Amino acid sequence: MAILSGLFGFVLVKEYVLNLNDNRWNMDHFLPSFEWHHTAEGETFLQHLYNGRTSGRKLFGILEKPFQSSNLEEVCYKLVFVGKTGVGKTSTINKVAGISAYSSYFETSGIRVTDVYWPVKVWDKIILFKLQCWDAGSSSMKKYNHIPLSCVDNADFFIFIFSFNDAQSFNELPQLINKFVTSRDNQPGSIVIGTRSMLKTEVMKSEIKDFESKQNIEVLTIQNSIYHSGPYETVKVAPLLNTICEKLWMRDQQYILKQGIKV
Ligand SMILES: Nc1nc2c(ncn2[C@@H]2O[C@H](COP(=O)(O)OP(=O)(O)OP(=O)(O)O)[C@@H](O)[C@H]2O)c(=O)[nH]1
Ligand SMILES: [Mg+2]
Repeated sequence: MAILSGLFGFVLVKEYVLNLNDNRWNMDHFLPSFEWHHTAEGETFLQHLYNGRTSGRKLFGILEKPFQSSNLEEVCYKLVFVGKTGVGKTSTINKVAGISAYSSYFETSGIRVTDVYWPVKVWDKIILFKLQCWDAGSSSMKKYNHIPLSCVDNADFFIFIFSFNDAQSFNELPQLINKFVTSRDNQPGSIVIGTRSMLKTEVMKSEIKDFESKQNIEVLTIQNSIYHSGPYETVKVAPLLNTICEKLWMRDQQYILKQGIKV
C-alpha cells in the first residue's frame, strides 16, 4: 500500500469518523470525483500531462514528475497485467499511458514497467496517482518462475485481460484469478478488461454477467485499435483510470478503517 495514501487516507478517515453522526456525510465524499477532469481546474491539471510540441502525452523519467506543487499528495501503486498471450496487455497499457498503439504484434519479453500519472480529486484534495503498470509477456510468465514471483510481490492491483474474440482467454480467467489474487490482510484489488470488438464476440453478455457475480469482479471493455490524439485521448481513458484509482483508494480506506487506527 502506498505510504502517502495511508497517511492521507488516515486523515480522511479521521474526519469521516468525526462526522459520522451528521446525516450530510457519507462515504461518497471519499470517492474520487469522475466529473472533476471536465472542470477548469481538472483541465488545467491534465495540461501538465501533455507534450506541447507533439500534443501527445508526456512520458516521465524516473526523476521527473508532471507537477511540482508541494500541496499535491502523490500515491504510488503497483498494477500487474495478466492474460493469455496476444490478448492485448501491452496494447492496453499503451492506451492508458497515451502511447500511440502499433498494430503489429511483438510478444513482450521479460517484464516492462510503464508509469502512468493520473490526477484525481478526492473531496477537496488533489491526489496524483502514479500507477506503475507491470507487463510481462505471457510466454515469459510461463517459462521463468521468477517473473510471476516478481510481479506478485507487493502488487496492489491485478488487471486481467481477455479478448472478446477468443473464448479461451475468457474461460481461463477464474484459474488466473485464483493463482494471482491471494488472500492477505490488504488483499490486492482487481478488475477484468475485455479487448477487441464486441461485434464478433465469442463471449456472450450472459457469460459476463454470470462471471461478474460468481467472481465478484467488474468486467470493463476497451478498444485498443482506436487511438485518439490530443486532449480527447485522456477523455477516452479517463473512466477506466478513474475506476482503477477509485478501487485502489477504497481498498486503502477500508483497510485503514478495519485496522481501527486510533486518532
Ligand atoms: N482490433 C484490436 N486489436 C487489438 C486490441 N488489443 C490488442 N490488439 C492487437 O492484438 C495484438 C497483440 O496485442 P499485445 O498487446 O501485444 O498482446 P499481449 O497480451 O501483450 O501479448 P504478449 O506480450 O505475448 O503476452 C497486437 O497486434 C495488437 O495490435 C483491440 O482492442 N482491438
Ligand atoms: Mg505484451
